[in-house]
Amino acid sequence: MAIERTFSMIKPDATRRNLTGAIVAKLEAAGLRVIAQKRIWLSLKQAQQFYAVHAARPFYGELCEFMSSAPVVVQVLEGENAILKNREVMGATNPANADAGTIRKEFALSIGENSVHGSDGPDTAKDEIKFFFSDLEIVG
Ligand code: RTP
Ligand code: MG
Repeated sequence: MAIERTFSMIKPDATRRNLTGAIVAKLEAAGLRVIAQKRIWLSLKQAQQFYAVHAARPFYGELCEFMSSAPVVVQVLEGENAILKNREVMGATNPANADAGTIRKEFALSIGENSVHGSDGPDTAKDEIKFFFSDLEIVG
């Protein structure tokens, strides 16, 4: 098994409800280590840039408005198979389809306001970490 790094974000619906610690506890219980973390407020432009891959999707406008509506917590997670492991602990995009015990099953409000983001592969993990963090901010 490989030690990997992945990018994670606690979304506005979760920071609003003061769920940052509860979500971090689930990540840590899954064997993921938080090696960088900061709370920031995305501008609409930053949200549009971050989710540019979804620009053609019908929910893009709503998604970017939501992501810039309150603070988020951005993180770098490290662990064995961290990318897949984080996707597993997050659960399905739509909380109605998420497995019991996952973050989205427990906390998400809807398919849009679904509490967390996680990179979906090695290339996006690298790009997304770089989007938010300098090397100096990541302490493995
Ligand atoms: P994420 O990128 O945030 O980790 O989520 P994901 O891979 O599970 O889902 P993705 O297909 O990449 O969609 C990105 C985010 O867009 C919002 N969304 N809304 N209203 C809708 O039908 C809809 N579909 C997706 C969600 O916030 C989703 O996480
Ligand atoms: Mg995605």
